[in-house]
Amino acid sequence: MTSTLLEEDSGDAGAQEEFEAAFEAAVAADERIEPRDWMPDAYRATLVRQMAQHAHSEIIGMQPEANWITRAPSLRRKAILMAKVQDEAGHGLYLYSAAETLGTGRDELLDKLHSGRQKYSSIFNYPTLTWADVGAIGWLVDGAAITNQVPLCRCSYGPYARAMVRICKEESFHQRQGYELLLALSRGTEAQHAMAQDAVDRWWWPSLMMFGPPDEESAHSSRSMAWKIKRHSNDELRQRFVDICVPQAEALGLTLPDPELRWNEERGHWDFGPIDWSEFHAVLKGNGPCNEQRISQRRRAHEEGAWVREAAAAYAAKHSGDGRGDSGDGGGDAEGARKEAVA
Ligand code: BYC
Repeated sequence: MTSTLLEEDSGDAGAQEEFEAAFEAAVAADERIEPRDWMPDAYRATLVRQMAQHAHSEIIGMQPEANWITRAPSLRRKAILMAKVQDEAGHGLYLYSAAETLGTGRDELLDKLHSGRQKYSSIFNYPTLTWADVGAIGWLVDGAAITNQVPLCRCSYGPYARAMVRICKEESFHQRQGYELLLALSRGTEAQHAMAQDAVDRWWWPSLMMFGPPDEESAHSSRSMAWKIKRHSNDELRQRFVDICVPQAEALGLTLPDPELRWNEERGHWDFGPIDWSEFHAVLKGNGPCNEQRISQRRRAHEEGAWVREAAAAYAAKHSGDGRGDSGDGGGDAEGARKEAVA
């Protein structure tokens, strides 16, 4: 949105109405809302909620796959997996930065994650039991993420939309690597094929739950869609994902674990069986197979990383204001420590 009119809130009721009208007009015209623009408090709160949950999911999402880095079956697979897990960390950082543009600091968001006041995606509370799970996560979990996130590149809030463009490019690579990994297993020995099938059997239904509750139970969808934060409903995106996956599963030589999957000529879509929403709600309440493990590992990583944050802050403070970068007065040590820690 370009109008400077919207940049400040005078507190005057007439001006307030004008701001609201300009905001609504900008959303209706598919313009982007930018950080300095006026926006309703509820729009800001909705964005912070969704972006924080999204950022937390990226960070927690590193754990199930990182579980397999030391046991990857070849150097090539290991290098790919390490790159992917690092990408997820990067996605989290873009999203925390985008949330900061709304006036909410990363510390506050992380605190809410660690204390259970903010959610992360249900999918990351399931265990990665075999190497094939890395493939199933890439194909199904990243596939679901792309289906959900490509429309977010057109989100009405500029910084979120721009972060999503880059994230989606990287997610496409992640999805391809998962598909390729599963294809190799599916075409491998009988045991490898069985391992791939078992992973798909376990990840299919939780992947469908990633899209959120059914539309009639989705508390936020209608408002988020009116504001063009979300462009499609949860059920629309879930259906799109099923339609994409069915032919891909066939090409992989694997079966989706749903006896009710049937092409519906009239609808032009695949019908699928009922989702066990009681499982979804149990996972959201903290009772999934890995909820406790995920959050305690996250808290531990945060505590153990305190010295890195302190070193980076000390380095920044030392060099702030003089514009000279490394002063050669010992700052190099702090920088070295920071680089080592990041590596
Ligand atoms: N898990 O009114 P609704 C990824 C919550 S991919 C947990 O429909 P909304 C990655 C929801 O937050 C995963 N909670 O909500 C991939 C709300 O609770 P609160 C992350 C869920 O926001 C590969 C309540 O249920 N992607 O990161 O309109 C590798 C009611 O739901 C879930 C994103 O976050 C769930 N599955 O729609 C590594 C994408 N579903 O807040 C990483 C951006 C719903 O009222 N987010 N809830 O307490 C979105 O598109 C939307 O937030 C959702 C939910 C579609 C997820």
